[in-house]
Amino acid sequence: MKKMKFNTKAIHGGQQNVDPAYGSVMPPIYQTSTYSQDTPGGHKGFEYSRSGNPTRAALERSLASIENGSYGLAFGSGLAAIDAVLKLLKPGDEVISTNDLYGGSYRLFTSIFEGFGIKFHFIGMQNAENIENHVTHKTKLIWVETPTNPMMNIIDIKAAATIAKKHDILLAVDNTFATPYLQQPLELGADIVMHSATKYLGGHSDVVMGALVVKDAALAKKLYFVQNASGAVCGPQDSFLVLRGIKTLHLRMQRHCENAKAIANFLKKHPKIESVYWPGFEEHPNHEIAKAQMKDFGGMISFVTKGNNYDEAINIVENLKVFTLAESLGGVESLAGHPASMTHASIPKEDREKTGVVDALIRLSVGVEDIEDLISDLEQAIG
Ligand code: P1T
Repeated sequence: MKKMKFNTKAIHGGQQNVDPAYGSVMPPIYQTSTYSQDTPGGHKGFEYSRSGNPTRAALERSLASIENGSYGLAFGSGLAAIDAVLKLLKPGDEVISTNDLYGGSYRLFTSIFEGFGIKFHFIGMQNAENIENHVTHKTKLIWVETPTNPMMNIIDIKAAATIAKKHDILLAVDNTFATPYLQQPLELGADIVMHSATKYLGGHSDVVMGALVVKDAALAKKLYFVQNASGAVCGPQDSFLVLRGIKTLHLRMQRHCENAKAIANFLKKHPKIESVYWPGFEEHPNHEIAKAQMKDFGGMISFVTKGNNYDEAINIVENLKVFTLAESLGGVESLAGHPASMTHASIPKEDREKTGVVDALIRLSVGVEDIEDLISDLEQAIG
């Protein structure tokens, strides 16, 4: 068969013959920790559910398919997936990371892995030359998040891959905000793509999960070893839910992007708004790169009101009625967050503000509700 297109892969990728017993279209939820053996080692492909579970395996094949990779690995959370990547490193190794990134990733890097002797350089990567300036003979990993959380900076994945290849460094891309529907980092030269599957892949705010996808067999083997040895796997029920979510990823993303575009334009014209961060604006400093490496501009927007007033920002998020004030993103329902006190509170104020995460910054995860309801909710809350 001809190579499947994305929308077909989202539904069928890696899902052939998921139930040899009865032919169920969805894989059964194999709610089991272990599998009987005829003789020691005589099993049917699965021996213990930390090492492998058929429902998780069906999801992992789907993940590999939609990211154009060869191997998918599912974890108990996005941070567990990042943790597995960092466990490929050794004391003395160095990592170059985006300076504007999810607060929990920053906390994992600085509060856990720095303690194990790994050095992190948090830098602005919008200019790829700056990455090269920080490469030393100890650099083993470049960690890219694009679009960044929460400032919506865009990093040129191809340019980062060229630098990584030149110096024989692994390039990992957190593709949570974009999703494989919009951006495929492995195709652009990344070695590892990472997801908080809690977000758009799951899509319904009912699961916490992480994922990695790679092309290279030797790298997959190393990551599988960590997945099994450290054991931060996800359960079969959650695997089923995310697999179900992926089947509508393309449809949801289209509406997320369409609604976000309308909201970004509404906010830009609003007299009380100072700045709107959304890569779809022509004046966004990395708009051209966004256009080149993404299919559309995603469902995430951040903005600051005029005067950068903390109380006003808090009032706005508290007054929203259709948007829910909550951590997380990527579900069908619209969410609003206040990064400085919520998702990015673990980054010191001084560092946070250098990247633009000021006290009045509000982040929106635009859902798939009716756009008129979303805009009138923002209108009444902003006043
Ligand atoms: O929450 P978890 O599934 O462990 O994923 C962590 C993570 C990793 N990378 C990015 C870009 C993320 O946004 C997240 C989680 N982010 C939130 C909970 C949030 O509200 O931003």
